[in-house]
Amino acid sequence: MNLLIASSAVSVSPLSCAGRQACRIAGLYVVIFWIALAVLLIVGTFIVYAAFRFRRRDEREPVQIHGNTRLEVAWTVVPLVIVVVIFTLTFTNMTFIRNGPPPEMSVTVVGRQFTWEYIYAGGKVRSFDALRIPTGTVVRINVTSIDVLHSFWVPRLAGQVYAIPGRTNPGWLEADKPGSYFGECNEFCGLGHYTMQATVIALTPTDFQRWYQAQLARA
Ligand SMILES: [Cu+2]
Repeated sequence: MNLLIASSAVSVSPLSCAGRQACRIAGLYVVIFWIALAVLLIVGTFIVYAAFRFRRRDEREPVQIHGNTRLEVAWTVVPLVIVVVIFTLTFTNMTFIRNGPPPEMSVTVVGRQFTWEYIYAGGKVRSFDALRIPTGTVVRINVTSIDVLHSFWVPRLAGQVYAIPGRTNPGWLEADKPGSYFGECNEFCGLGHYTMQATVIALTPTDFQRWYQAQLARA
């Protein structure tokens, strides 16, 4: 188990997503990335081509052309189509990414300089070392802070949620497979900011129940 945690803790790339929310975000990112790359390559090629093809060779004034309707329509319509596609993709995924499916359990996540505290529903079970969640379960997180701004971010599982003093921001997590998922406070919050890790340990539902009941008994 420790070996499993050690080897899986290495990856923090949102692209190697391990839960529905992160995968939805990664899916959007990949589509937009390829569109942007295509635009970069096409525009870049034209710029380089034009720089060489039409560079100044002598003192003669080149032919002066005023406008080209077909070209202008094209470079207005193509970006418009791209923007509409990106807007539609984002808009139709936004609600799911933000709110997710109905939560099956909830945890309050409290940021403080320089650690996270996880308070499970009912308030009897708290933990500081890691947020433990059962796999395949939609976990609502209510994120807040008791001192300064922090941001709760576990890239392989979900987008970041700001931890703001006096306010509770909702978010949600879901892990497909058991493992340890590394996260960090993503808002500079003081000298100890770099130490403010946010580890999520996903356990099978049975293991989670065992852990939870043990904590409950201790409490
Ligand atoms: Cu912080």
